[in-house]
Amino acid sequence: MQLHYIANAGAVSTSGRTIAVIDPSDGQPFDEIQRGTPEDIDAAVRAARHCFDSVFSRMAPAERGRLLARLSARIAEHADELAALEQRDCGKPTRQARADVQALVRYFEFYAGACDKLHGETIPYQDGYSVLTWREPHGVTGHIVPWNYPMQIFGRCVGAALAAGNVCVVKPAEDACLSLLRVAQLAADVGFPAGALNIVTGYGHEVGDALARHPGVQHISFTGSPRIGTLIQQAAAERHCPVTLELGGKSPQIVFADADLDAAVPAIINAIVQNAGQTCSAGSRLLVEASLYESLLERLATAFEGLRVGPAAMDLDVGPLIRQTQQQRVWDFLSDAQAAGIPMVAQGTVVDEAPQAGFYQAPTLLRDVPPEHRLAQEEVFGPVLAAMPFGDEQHAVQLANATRFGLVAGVWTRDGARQLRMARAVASGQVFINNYGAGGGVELPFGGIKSSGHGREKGFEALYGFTTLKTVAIRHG
Ligand code: TXE
Repeated sequence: MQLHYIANAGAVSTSGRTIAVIDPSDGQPFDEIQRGTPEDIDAAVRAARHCFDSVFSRMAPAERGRLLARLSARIAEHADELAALEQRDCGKPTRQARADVQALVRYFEFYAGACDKLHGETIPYQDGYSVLTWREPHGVTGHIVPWNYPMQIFGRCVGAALAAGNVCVVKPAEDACLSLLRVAQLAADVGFPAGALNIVTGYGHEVGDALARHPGVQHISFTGSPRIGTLIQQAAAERHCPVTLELGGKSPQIVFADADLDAAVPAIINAIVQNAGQTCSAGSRLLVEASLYESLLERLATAFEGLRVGPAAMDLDVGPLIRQTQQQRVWDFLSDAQAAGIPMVAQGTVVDEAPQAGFYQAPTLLRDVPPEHRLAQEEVFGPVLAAMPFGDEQHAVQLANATRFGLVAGVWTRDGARQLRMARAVASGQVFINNYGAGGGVELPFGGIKSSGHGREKGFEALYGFTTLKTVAIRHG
């Protein structure tokens, strides 16, 4: 049985209750986590505050950097163990689970190096004045993490928050806690002071909500659904607490007739089947120039039919979805598509070895999806690609921007001038030209506009969000 991790020690919930941990590959329970309470959140926030006041706020930035570097190295030493935990907990194929650990290593490595490079400015002002700015940590930061990439999302928000000098209370998703509980233990092993990094598990409406409302929390970062993002922002607004929201997308992959298809085809497929499509930046809409439409769909159909889906440990192209309700959500989208007469071009195969009780979904390619249909407007969060043709560049931009989201876009064209025009015209936080995702580097600031959220994670940019700027004006006597 797993415990919360508060002030460098395991803690039992005051609820006395637990939540079963389910293996998505076979639908069977194999562990238990604590079902946290608002009192547990309060204990974690108090521990964090004590750590901030007594130790963390006094620690030299370089010393903080060494702690983060040691944690990065320790995570790398435990890579196999963490990948195995994440694989079982989230149903990730082996390559994906390993890649997630390496991303976590890299987040802490990057932010370790940033701790002592975050500084303010001096500002020329009037005669007799010296004006300077300080970037100060918020204090206690709350992190509500989803289940699709627990380690990566933890790495990008907690890594940056700690680097900026904050202490953290983390609420992982109820479906995916195991790796993060282990990382918190590793942090204690390498010398993180008690209270710098606390993990409280449980349901969102119980502990997530309590964290978002806690008056001792000075910043909230949330990655999850737009619906819950709205609730978090409302809760934070009650006490004017800053929030960073990352709420997913309906990201377009825009393919012009002059595209390098040998590069585009594998990238288009990976962008929708990686992590079984449960990726905030999934390229879930495929916009194709009309003259290329039929031939590209033909090529993609062959590739989709070759995709194999099965238990995480088999390390096939696609693993299971996280849980039954997520599987049902994808089925609902597909039956809506069928009812609307949207043609299915191709599907992958769920292998015979996949247990009946696992949460499998074959990758599915749909064509001629009407731009206003929910398949072109809402996040499916499964391996379902919605293709539609466009006439010219203007039409491509109009379709690309015709959703309430704006997280990521991919543009495939060899025309240099068009690359820049498209990058300007597409409304999203990131635009990738002739690639999709650029390998997900920690260096690249990430975040959305419109209903995809606000604030930026990753890169140096994220550090600014985890600080508050103080202006000091000194009048010389
Ligand atoms: O998300 P929730 P769900 C999208 C994706 C998916 C859909 C539903 O489209 O199909 O959301 O997934 C916590 N107060 N994304 O239901 O509920 C919850 O415990 C505070 C996109 O799993 O938003 C978990 O830790 N917290 C996405 C986290 O919020 C609450 C990643 C996300 O859960 C809460 C995940 C509450 N009242 C889903 N209720 C992305 N952007 O990558 C829940 N939570």
